[in-house]
Amino acid sequence: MRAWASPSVPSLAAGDLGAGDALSVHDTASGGRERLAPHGRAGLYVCGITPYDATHLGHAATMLAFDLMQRVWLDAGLEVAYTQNVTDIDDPLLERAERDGIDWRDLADREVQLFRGDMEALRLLAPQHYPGVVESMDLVVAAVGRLCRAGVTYQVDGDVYFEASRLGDAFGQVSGLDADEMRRLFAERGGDPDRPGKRAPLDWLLWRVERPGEPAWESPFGRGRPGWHVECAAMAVEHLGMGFEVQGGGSDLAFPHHEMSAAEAETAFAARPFAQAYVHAGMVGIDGEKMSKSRGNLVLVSDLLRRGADPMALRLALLAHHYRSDWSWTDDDLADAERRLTSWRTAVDGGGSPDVGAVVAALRAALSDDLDAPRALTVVDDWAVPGQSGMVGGGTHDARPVAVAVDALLGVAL
Ligand code: 5CA
Ligand code: ZN
Repeated sequence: MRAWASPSVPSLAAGDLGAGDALSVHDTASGGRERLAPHGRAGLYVCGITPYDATHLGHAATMLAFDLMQRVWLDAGLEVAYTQNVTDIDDPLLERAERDGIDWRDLADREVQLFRGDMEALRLLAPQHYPGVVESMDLVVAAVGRLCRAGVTYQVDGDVYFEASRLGDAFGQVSGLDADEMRRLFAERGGDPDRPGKRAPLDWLLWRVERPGEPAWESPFGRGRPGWHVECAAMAVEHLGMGFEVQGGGSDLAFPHHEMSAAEAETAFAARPFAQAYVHAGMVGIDGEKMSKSRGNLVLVSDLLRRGADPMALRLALLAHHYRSDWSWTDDDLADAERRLTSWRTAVDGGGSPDVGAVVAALRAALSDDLDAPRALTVVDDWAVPGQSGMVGGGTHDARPVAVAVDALLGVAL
């Protein structure tokens, strides 16, 4: 698919500020910090939207975490290979299209278009590859074929399943969960633990044979459509190869989605690891509940923008929460961010910059330390409020270099 127009990222090195630090991030699989120091190129796969409803703040917050990750990599002098997918065929999409009496393809097109607009407004870096499942069907079918040939599959009424026990101890490597927890989450997040005929509850669907009235594609296992996890496994390996740096998404994807797609890729392509690290953003809620399309308690990015929110204030409102924390949106989030944006803009217009090198060093230190955006914001706050920071005072009278650093590292246009 076509992605969206990417903002340009100024180079701080070109402004004589040297290169940024190597990123260290929390890896769900190891349960600890991983210092990622790729040579030359960093590969990132982020699980993108299922386009049956508009972009809410949770999606935006998750996408923003991985936008920061790329900015840290770019600042460190790396090239970034970024792929994000669109799950443009899935049960919820078909159900919503049926409910609303529109074609599922038109629904997906419309919502992807809205998402592009939201991403552009928030100045999110666009992926180099933005594959949808439908246009990637040959790859997905080929991946299922590889798994069949690897001898890890069996059929239930014509549907093809991955037999989890074939993985031995490797199953659980991403999420680290015990069997009970896996079963609970599998049922909650689209799995079918209780389907009769399966050999074990956690065996998962790779190919679903055609059901009446549903879209279907030709394959060696009969006409049908793929299971969710194998789609991402196939698209990630196609565009990034095995062993890319980070598999990303919200924490709701650690299990089963990222566990199962990693297992599929490692089995189908007989190589390990699928990704060097699995990075998960916390869940954004509203009024203490998880924000989700199915619960209908959404705060949409497009609604806030239409009501006049400055997209840069919205970006700052999201950055004020650490990407790994679960948090709930309130109207105060936006009001606080608007005040912050005004104070930063006033400081830029007012000139009188302190040691830009110190500001940039503090920003880099915060962001390379597991993308600590809240700390990065206080660095700029301290700069923007004269007299309140030890870093302020003296130096040149040109504030633009700080604005350039804020643009490059935080993606906020002042
Ligand atoms: N298409 C699949 C991934 S292959 C999917 O999960 N789609 S989604 O539309 O439900 O979510 C898109 C992205 O936003 C995923 O990375 C998901 O983990 C993340 N996400 C969904 N809800 C929230 C939320 N409430 N807070 C934070 N991130 C969220
Ligand atoms: Zn995915």
